[in-house]
Amino acid sequence: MSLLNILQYPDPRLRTKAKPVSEFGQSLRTLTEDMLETMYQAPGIGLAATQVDVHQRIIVIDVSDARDAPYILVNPELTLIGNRFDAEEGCLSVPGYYETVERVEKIAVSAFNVDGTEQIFDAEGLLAVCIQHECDHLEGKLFVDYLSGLKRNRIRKKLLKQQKLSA
Ligand code: K2U
Ligand code: ZN
Repeated sequence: MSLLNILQYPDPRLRTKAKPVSEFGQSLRTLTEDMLETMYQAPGIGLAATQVDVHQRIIVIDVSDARDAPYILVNPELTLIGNRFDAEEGCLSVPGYYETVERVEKIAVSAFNVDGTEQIFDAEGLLAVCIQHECDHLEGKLFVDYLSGLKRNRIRKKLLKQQKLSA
């Protein structure tokens, strides 16, 4: 397994709209294993393929305390069910910033497993927030897009400065 490079905001590649997966073979399995390893090492509780510069509709998630209950969602589709509420969000592509984002508290998820079989389930709480966050990534959307232009530009400038200093 390999650790993958996570793109950092405001890298324009993060704005790419991911394409549906059509081949369920070994390369997909290897990619999802590498995404999970990268997520656990970061550490994070979710990761979208967009963030590792692979523009296919794939997300991995693990919100368990023991870090031993991974979800691999291929071509995920969401139905927003519950009420809207304020969630505290961070992002591995926007390190060091946590802001409030309005999300839906319950969702219905339809996706494929890595072997191409279908999975359908409901999600609430942190799992629902994380799935919504990761599915935004597949659309080229980041949690900073929900902030004011002033806040977003302030974060953008600070991260660009940090990236220049560490280059
Ligand atoms: O997409 C990502 O960068 C992964 C996020 C997923 C996430 C965002 C917002 C709310 C929940 C999950 C990272 O895991 S951000 C780091 C983190 C870690 C634990 C809890 C919340 C955020
Ligand atoms: Zn993110």
